[in-house]
Amino acid sequence: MPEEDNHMSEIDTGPKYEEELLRKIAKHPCYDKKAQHKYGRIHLAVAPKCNIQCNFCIRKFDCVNESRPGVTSKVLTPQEALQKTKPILADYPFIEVVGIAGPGDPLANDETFETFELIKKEFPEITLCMSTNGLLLPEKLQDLLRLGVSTLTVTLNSIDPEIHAKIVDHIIYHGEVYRGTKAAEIHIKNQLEGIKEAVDAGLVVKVNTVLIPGINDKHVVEIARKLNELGVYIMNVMPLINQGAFADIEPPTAEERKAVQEDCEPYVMQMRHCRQCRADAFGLLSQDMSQMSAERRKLIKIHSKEDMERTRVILNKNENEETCKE
Ligand code: CLF
Ligand code: SF4
Repeated sequence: MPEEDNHMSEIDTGPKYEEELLRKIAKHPCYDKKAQHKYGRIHLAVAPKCNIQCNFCIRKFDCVNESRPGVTSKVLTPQEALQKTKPILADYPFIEVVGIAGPGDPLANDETFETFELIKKEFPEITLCMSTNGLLLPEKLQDLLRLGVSTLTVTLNSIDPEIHAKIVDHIIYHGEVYRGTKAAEIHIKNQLEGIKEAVDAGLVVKVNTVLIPGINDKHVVEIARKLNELGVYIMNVMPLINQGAFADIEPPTAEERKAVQEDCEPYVMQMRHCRQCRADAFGLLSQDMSQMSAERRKLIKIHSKEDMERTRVILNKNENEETCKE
């Protein structure tokens, strides 16, 4: 039996949250598997710049630490994002989460904060969600707390500088460019510090880890152990999208990914229903309405809670049709 198994019964696998936060989790399609069929999210693509260069990222597309490969979202200004959100939340009240997940790193763009400010003022009850590479998390956390962000995703692909230096080509931090293990050390330090502070401040933290065969695949369980220590709520092990400098690396098979998730599960809850959605997606996770025709969207436009059941039936029918087309 591996050494870590001896300690599993001692491992506390779940942080505890206040009732209001538990309610938010129950209506968050990414944080609660059951919620994915009932509740949706809207992503606002207001953050084009990124402050690091991952070796699997081609910067003309959305951030692949959180998004679908090869997809480019149209960048909106904060005002445009608010104008887009208003009718969508009015027409589709099953959308409970407003998220910012790119196309670059949300913390590297002032527009992220301006957008959350506008959304919070207009929709004080909505859950605000954000996804980041974590480089600026320690210094921006207070802004996120002030704005009422309650669910936060940090991409953490390695906690070992030697491994991390193979994944990230460079970082730009406080005006300086860093490469190699120096860049990795700064990045990992900030990610871990930021996660710890975010958890301590009461945010519900999810970690995305891109599984890269031959690079970090043997190391992911070590990350999971660390997440347990830090009090992270859920981990999302995502398959590599082999592009950019990693174009020649074969992505993990579904079985390989499943095996890694099983190894990590004793330490931190595993998300298995991620859709790698676009930075401008909206609707249920399985039904990106940004990609639907206006007629289809009209069909699922609802005005009362009673209509929700009917909407779900239509969404399921749409999903079956989409699957047939693929
Ligand atoms: Fe968006 Fe991410 Fe918030 Fe969800 S997505 S910022 S936590 S509201 Fe969800 Fe999409 Fe997977 Fe992300 S399915 S890519 S995990
Ligand atoms: Fe690309 Fe996202 Fe990495 Fe930035 S953090 S380089 S946008 S994958």
